[in-house]
Amino acid sequence: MRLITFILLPIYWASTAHAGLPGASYPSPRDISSSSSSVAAMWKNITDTLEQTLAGGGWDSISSYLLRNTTFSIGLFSLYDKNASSLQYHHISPSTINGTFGTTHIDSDTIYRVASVSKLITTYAGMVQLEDDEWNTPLTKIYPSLQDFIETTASDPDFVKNIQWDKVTVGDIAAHLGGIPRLGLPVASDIALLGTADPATLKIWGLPTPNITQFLEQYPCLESLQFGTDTVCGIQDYVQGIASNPPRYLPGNSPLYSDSGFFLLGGALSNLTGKSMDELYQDALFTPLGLKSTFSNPPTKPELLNRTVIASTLESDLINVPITTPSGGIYSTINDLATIGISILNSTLLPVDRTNRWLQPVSFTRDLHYALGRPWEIYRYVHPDTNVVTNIYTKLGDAGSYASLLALTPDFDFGFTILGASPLGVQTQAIQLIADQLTNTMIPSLMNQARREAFKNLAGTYTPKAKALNTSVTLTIPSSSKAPPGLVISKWVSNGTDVIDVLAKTLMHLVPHVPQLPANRNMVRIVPTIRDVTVSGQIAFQMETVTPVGPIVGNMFSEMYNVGSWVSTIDQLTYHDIPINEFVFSVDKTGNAFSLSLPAYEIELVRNK
Ligand SMILES: *[C@@H]1O[C@H](CO)[C@@H](O)[C@H](O)[C@H]1NC(C)=O
Ligand SMILES: *[C@@H]1O[C@H](CO)[C@@H](O)[C@H](O)[C@H]1NC(C)=O
Ligand SMILES: *[C@@H]1O[C@H](CO)[C@@H](O)[C@H](O)[C@H]1NC(C)=O
Ligand SMILES: *[C@@H]1O[C@H](CO)[C@@H](O)[C@H](O)[C@H]1NC(C)=O
Ligand SMILES: *[C@@H]1O[C@H](CO)[C@@H](O)[C@H](O)[C@H]1NC(C)=O
Ligand SMILES: *[C@@H]1O[C@H](CO)[C@@H](O)[C@H](O)[C@H]1NC(C)=O
Ligand SMILES: *[C@@H]1O[C@H](CO)[C@@H](O)[C@H](O)[C@H]1NC(C)=O
Ligand SMILES: *[C@@H]1O[C@H](CO)[C@@H](O)[C@H](O)[C@H]1NC(C)=O
Ligand SMILES: *[C@@H]1O[C@H](CO)[C@@H](O)[C@H](O)[C@H]1NC(C)=O
Ligand SMILES: CC(=O)N[C@H]1CO[C@H](CO)[C@@H](O)[C@@H]1O
Repeated sequence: MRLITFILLPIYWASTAHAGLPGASYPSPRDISSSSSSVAAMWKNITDTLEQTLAGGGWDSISSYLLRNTTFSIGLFSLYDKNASSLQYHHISPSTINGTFGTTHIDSDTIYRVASVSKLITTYAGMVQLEDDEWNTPLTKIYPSLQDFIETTASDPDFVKNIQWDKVTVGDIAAHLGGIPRLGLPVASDIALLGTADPATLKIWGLPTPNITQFLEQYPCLESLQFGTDTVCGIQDYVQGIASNPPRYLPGNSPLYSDSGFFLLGGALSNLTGKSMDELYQDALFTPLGLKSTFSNPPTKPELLNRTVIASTLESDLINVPITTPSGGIYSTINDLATIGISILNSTLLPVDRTNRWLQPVSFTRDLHYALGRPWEIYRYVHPDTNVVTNIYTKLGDAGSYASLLALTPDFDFGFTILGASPLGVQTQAIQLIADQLTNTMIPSLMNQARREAFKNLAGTYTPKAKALNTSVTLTIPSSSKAPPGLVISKWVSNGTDVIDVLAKTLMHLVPHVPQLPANRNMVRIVPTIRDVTVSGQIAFQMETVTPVGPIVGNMFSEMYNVGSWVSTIDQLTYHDIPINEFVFSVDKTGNAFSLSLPAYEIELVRNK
């Protein structure tokens, strides 16, 4: 039965999970914003639909409700198309127009509290200022009260009751992997505190009477965090209070979203760099990137306040508890966040290898579509036509009346920002709605645009300068959006030898399988592996190919070689230790290839006009 399926279906095409190398399918698109870009066309569709939804039509009535009652700004950005940042959309809600404080006009320089996007900005500042090994510093080396706690409890280890602070590192807390509580001390929703205000609450839960005196003694920061009072709460005071918190997981074991971790990260970065967090943000990011509208303190000066969205009250929207700033207290604009996003994509402040390592997952979640980095919230978008996966590196923010999202897709060197605020508390849902609509439309359109540009820039026939040699390579890109990613090598002759013939057969049998199946010339495709466009103007490609499934169709181990080109076929065929199938394009400033070198074949081919 299985054999028949293979014979009837064109293998390279119909496979639901075709073999793939991770990463980009084509070079990043250069044209996001012009009238001929698929991305701009889709953006127009999305913004038109937003307009309709705000007018009561469009998506549905819940969407209308969420969007109308939220003041929001959306902005796109791209590494290669500066003008992508002009693709913006702003909506001002009735309550903002009528607000007593803050701005009554929204544009790309409007200031919002970015809430937990602050966590990403804090980590980025740390990436810029710390050496790699400093991320392995245990928190006991930074906070004396944690060291004291470890020493006091050392004689009677209890890993359910006590956090092993000497095993929790700076890198762990940046990745939500400390196993420490979400918040280190009882604030806002803690039932003991609710119970002191209203004893009936305790009865509802059947809980004993709380001892507030004890609370206030244990946590020197309780009052200032809970009530935002003027009591200055230092990070050392905070840490003293939380030292005896019970753990939620063992260190490094499982992700647990922790604001407390980012209060501690701020203190740790200050300690390791010898700078206040205000200085650190300024030196690491704000000054080098020229950010004029990003602040680690609330924008209270009149000329800033009148550019700031105030959705609720001044007291709550501009609340300033400095130890919490690294977690949620930064204010910024879509213009400045685009600058931050582009600087990450372009490795402006970090060496490329460190950016690459930063843009990797650190832990899984229970769902295959989500993973976590430091502190990236990684969404794995699956293209419905091809099953190709595009990773979206994001950070969501959700605090008080503000919500925010910064999203990067390194495979397209593209990103977007959404900032929102609402007195009704619906801003996060509004932002999630917008982010989904953007993702579902923009990500396929970016792939489409990248494919179109690859057709223009890379496809065609390449031949040697020495015309006498019977050598040529023809690369094509199928027009169907269902086609597997990359460039198909439709013809490859080397000095009179048809290489595809031998290559297809060899690839097919590189990974032994039973029964033996026929090779298919059309399965020979290449995708980008090393993109060095700005430095050397070169883009290297490697073979991405399909091998037949193993003994039990659809099972994980049987499918490993089929879906895992990274381990099965890549780099198996070499000549003088150079991959046979390495193709290196030389491109001009616009990304247009003028030559193609085949290093193993020691030849450079020129693109035919
Ligand atoms: C930038 O993109 C916008 C939106 O597509 C377009 O109206 C404008 O003409 C573009 N500007 C430049 C300088 O390309
Ligand atoms: C957006 O595109 C979809 C799919 O092509 C189409 O059905 C819809 O009518 C478009 N909406 C607008 C406002 O152009
Ligand atoms: C990216 O960095 C390169 C230098 O490595 C620089 O020439 C280029 O202007 C930068 N691009 C952007 C959009 O910042
Ligand atoms: C805004 O204020 C004006 C004047 O007080 C009032 O007439 C209008 O209904 C208000 N609009 C909203 C949406 O609250
Ligand atoms: C509450 O805690 C304080 C300080 O730990 C202690 O002195 C006091 O006896 C406790 N009160 C009750 C009712 O347990
Ligand atoms: C960092 O913390 C250690 C341990 O508490 C302390 O000895 C050191 O002085 C601190 N450094 C700075 C710059 O605060
Ligand atoms: C905002 O403040 C600046 C400086 O105080 C002032 O020049 C400007 O007119 C104000 N803008 C608005 C919209 O109130
Ligand atoms: C091409 O093939 C011929 C015949 O086998 C051989 O003599 C020649 O050296 C080859 N040329 C190159 C450039 O490989
Ligand atoms: C070049 O080689 C190919 C593959 O062997 C062959 O089909 C073709 O006829 C050759 N062309 C010339 C001009 O010899
Ligand atoms: C408080 C407020 O502005 N509520 C508005 C939310 O949006 C709906 C429309 O969908 C308006 O009718 C409400 O007035």
